[in-house]
Amino acid sequence: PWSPQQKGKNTDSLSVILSAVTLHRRELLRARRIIILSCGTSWHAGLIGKQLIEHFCKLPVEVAYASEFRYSDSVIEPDDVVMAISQSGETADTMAAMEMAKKRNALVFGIVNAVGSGISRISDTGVYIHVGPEIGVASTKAFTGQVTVLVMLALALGMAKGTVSQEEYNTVLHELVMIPDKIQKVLEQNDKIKDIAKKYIHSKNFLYLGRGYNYPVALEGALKLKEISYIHAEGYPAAEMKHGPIALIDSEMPVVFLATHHQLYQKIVSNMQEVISRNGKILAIVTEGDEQVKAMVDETIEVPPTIACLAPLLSVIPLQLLSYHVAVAKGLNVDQPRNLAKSVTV
Ligand code: F1P
Repeated sequence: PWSPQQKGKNTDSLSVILSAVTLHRRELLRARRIIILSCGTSWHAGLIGKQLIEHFCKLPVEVAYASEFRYSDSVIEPDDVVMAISQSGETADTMAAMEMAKKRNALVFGIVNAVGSGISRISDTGVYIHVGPEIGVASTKAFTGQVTVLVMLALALGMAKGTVSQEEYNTVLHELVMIPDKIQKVLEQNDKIKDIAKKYIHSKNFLYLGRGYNYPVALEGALKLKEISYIHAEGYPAAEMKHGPIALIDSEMPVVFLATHHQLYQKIVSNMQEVISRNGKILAIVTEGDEQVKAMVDETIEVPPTIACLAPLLSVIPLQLLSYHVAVAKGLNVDQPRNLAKSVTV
């Protein structure tokens, strides 16, 4: 099932995951903890993976920046399972952290895009996301592929552990199959997003806020803006706003809210009201037909409805497009941003 040189398509991923889970059933079922190691965008996917695995598998998950982990005194036990996530498969920090796990005899599971890459070779087992090469330096479709694979992995492991019912498994997969058409609907709003982007090219700072599965999407939206548009942006869990970032809010700083109709929706609405009462400007990513938020905020971009755990697959797309159009409107090279390398090998 897992071969570092494996060729295939992304539609094969579920069967590869199921085989890996069957093959490594003993290590996976005895695991008392999963440690996810990655960098950048892949780290954000890891944060979603944590929520998925804790929800579907009832297993504690730690997510660490590989760049910090490799130099830390963090403890890895032989009954930990380490998951390494990487688009390029060549990130030196991730590889070094994986080697620490190998020394402790933990099972290392790779979630990789680049076939035959260094990370896939270090992994004991794993799955390719098969999204094809990223044309630009900044990771975009890899994020979608990583989250998709993490959903399938959490379901497969949950089935093996008996923490996911067949009905739940079928429901999530049924929703997952509908995601490509829904992504297409988001992409069709490209012109609208381009118009919105033009209004923000002179902004110096952005705040991105989300909760639950959309919190890592807020981090990812902010990272994309920094990477390709060179605008300072911070992502935060929306509930943390009142613990500090609220001091920054004024009419000059756009606040991007991930406000799809899921967990904690009403709490997100309250967070938006706090921003509005301080004259903040809001762009909200909402579920189609959300008249309540539309009536409150300056701009909205709609995404089709889906279940909470798949929300990132849709809500990240407008944020990627926003960064892209801000960068293009500023005359920047979106494919080759300054100072960034496709794979960080040092
Ligand atoms: C990690 C990463 C990317 C980012 C940039 C630099 O890479 O931080 O997320 O967009 O390309 O590297 P990887 O381990 O996922 O290849």
